[in-house]
Amino acid sequence: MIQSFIITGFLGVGKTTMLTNTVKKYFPDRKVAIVVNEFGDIGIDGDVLSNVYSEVLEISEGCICCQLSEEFESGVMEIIQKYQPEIIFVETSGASEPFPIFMSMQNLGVTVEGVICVVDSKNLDSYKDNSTAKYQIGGSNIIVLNKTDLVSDEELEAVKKDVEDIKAEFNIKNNLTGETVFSSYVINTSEQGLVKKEVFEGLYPIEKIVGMAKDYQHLNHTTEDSITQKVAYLKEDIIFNDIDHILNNIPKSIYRVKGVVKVKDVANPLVINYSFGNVSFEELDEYAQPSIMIFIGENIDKDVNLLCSQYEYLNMPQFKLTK
Ligand SMILES: Nc1nc2c(ncn2[C@@H]2O[C@H](COP(=O)(O)OP(=O)(O)OP(=O)(O)O)[C@@H](O)[C@H]2O)c(=O)[nH]1
Ligand SMILES: [Mg+2]
Repeated sequence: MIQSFIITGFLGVGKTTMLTNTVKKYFPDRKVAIVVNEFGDIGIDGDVLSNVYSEVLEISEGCICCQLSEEFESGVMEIIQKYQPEIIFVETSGASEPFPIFMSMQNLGVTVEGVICVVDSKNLDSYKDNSTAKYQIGGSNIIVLNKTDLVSDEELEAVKKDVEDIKAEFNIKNNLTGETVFSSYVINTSEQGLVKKEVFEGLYPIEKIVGMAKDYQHLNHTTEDSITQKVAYLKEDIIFNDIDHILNNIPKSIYRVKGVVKVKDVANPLVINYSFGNVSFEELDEYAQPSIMIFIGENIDKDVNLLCSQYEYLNMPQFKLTK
């Protein structure tokens, strides 16, 4: 039986970081495959993860929990046939709900050992009212409070309390019986996604689901919550400072920026990660595409256009500028 873990959690909370830092460490001798779905039509995480793992399937053109369940299932089938993995990790997009993906894995006969929801302890307050974020917590049985380095013990306690409250209200239920799908859940903490190994050891098996919610109400949240993304390409002749400058001037409406850029004064391509004001860079071994930056947030069109007019090396040729 193939095992799997579903990693969910809002945009930029540390899902890819968790995969990068734990999978090799804890499963050095197992055949692992990773399926990653990113919000929007261009993916960065696939490039990041491919530098660490050999079998990475990227599904980027939409959300696997809304429009892409068929592609998701056939992609997983393909990876199983080609590679015969022992464990599959699925990183869902930050705007996906985990439950439909959980159902897909069950349909494919893959055992789901855990649905892990990564929470950004520093920024939960900024995104906890988003309905998708609530369903992500509600639809998981392992919650990981990540980025503990950025909060005090008291703040972490408050985050835990928030999570428990959300869980109590949004814990996913079987519509037929009214019973919760997960009989229990656990809360762990981590820094850089480095959870303890027990999290992956199937200590918290998911209940067998009988007659599962056929009429499970699934919102098309990507429109409901008006999270949108815009992609900008960067001119070639730029230096690191140019990038740094943009990232220090990101408007509030944009709470996530991802990208891979090549700059003159750094030898390797750089992965950019910005979430809620925090920035990090990481060197990538290989990246053959043009430099891009992806901006994600709520009602961001005007602000991204403004950035592009402020920084002439930032281009959005494929989008019409709004008035
Ligand atoms: N300070 C701090 N930063 C972290 C931690 N975990 C992740 N980050 C940073 O948070 C940013 C986003 O991390 P990712 O792992 O890309 O987040 P993600 O959930 O995969 O993001 P999406 O796939 O875009 O939804 C990166 O800059 C990480 O380096 C942590 O524990 N502490
Ligand atoms: Mg990611």
